[in-house]
Amino acid sequence: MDDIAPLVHSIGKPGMSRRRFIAGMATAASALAGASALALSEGTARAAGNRLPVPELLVPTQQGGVTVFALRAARATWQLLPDVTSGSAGFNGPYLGPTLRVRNGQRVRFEVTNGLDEDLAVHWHGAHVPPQDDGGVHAAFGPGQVWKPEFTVKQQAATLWYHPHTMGITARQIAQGLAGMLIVQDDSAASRALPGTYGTDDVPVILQSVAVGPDGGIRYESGSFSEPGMAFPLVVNGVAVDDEPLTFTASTGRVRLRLLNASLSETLTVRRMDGGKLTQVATESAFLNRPTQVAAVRMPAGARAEVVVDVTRETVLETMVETGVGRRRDSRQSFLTLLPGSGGGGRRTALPARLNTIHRYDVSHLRPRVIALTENGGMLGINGVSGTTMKAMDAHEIVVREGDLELWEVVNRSPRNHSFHVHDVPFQVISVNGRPPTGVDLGWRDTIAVHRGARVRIAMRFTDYASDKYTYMLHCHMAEHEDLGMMTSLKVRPR
Ligand SMILES: [Cu+2]
Repeated sequence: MDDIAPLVHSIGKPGMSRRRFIAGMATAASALAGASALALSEGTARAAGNRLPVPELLVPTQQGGVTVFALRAARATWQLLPDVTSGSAGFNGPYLGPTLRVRNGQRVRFEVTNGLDEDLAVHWHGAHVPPQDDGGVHAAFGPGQVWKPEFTVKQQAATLWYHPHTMGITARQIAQGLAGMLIVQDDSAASRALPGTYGTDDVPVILQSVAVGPDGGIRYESGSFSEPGMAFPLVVNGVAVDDEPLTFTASTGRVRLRLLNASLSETLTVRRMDGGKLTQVATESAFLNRPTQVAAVRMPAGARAEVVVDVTRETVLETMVETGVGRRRDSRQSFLTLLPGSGGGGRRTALPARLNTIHRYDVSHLRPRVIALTENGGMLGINGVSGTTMKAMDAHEIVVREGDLELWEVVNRSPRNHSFHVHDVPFQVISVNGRPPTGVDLGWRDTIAVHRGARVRIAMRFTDYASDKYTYMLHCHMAEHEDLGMMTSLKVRPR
């Protein structure tokens, strides 16, 4: 935490107190009252100031059996740092977006209005949807247009998210604030047993390592990160964490945190400051087989995890921020203090012993398909092809067959680390550098770190949603790498 604090203060007022910082947030909050997607709940900024704000849960409408969620992306301004106004963008508000909550089996439509002055594509990260509704680069729509993907939710309970996927400008659009959480609920025994009251004991925690220039401008190109006066605040649910962590009172004594690393490229490792274990219940795409004690939760850019914490005493969470591209150095920051509520003694029931049943894929008969992450000069690519145009990506698309089980060997042949993401279906990790996974790495995922020189084998089945026309994507989730071409099309052809 001390690593980045001096940088923050170098562009704020030296010695500015937390109270002063909070007053700034109060101004921002009251100016946004009524319209803010970040529902800084009433009194948040006024009273205890550094309380964790919880993104608003978007209320859908019903239209002929379809549950409709309306989102509008637009530019705004937001105070990421004290007394500094940053140009931002958000869905239904100035920064980030409301949480969308859907249920397995539900027919839903997302009506997304592009209120920007440029193209926008919006991807439902981790959602199993038909390719034309997936929101990859091919689905971009222009200013003033409304995109209306409609599909039936067809997956287990999971913590997903939504963010831009616009050709060449994804990093900028996400950095400016266009991101939100997408929660899938289901009727499983695990879902019934785990905390599920949004904002009370089921809480989104959107973590972002953000780069802010001395003029307040949000930076997204690593080349600019060495500029004098840059600050790299850790932003949690839209609020920069200053020298004190934000606070959240666990009124029921137990809280389920849905952790999302929405950083452009940084890897975040969340742990308890007291050295205690965290109980992880879900990876990105589903519950784990059983609640699993972990010392830390390591999330590459784009990844999520769910943990349950019994808050019997003050518990501080911190994160290691590992530099992605061009950031000066790694840092550590405490970001959230969980406080026991007055009724904290009541809820001490054991978590269910079993949450899910994950059948491991047998891939012994499969030859791996090699997906190489490549770099030539400044151009990043997949299998040597830089996916900076649709033409290049479509000419070199990865083609799989509906129903097929695929084994992929993702090989990092570039000199830097990457975060590999596949659209459409979740995968199982088969091996990392030849080693089979253990613990939480046995869970379903859609994003995985592939370090310099690493070979990561993953397996997935392309169960349905075949198309000869529309494609999904696979790419590095370090958004700048994706914009520089480490991305290609993925087509699931009918059998
Ligand atoms: Cu990358």
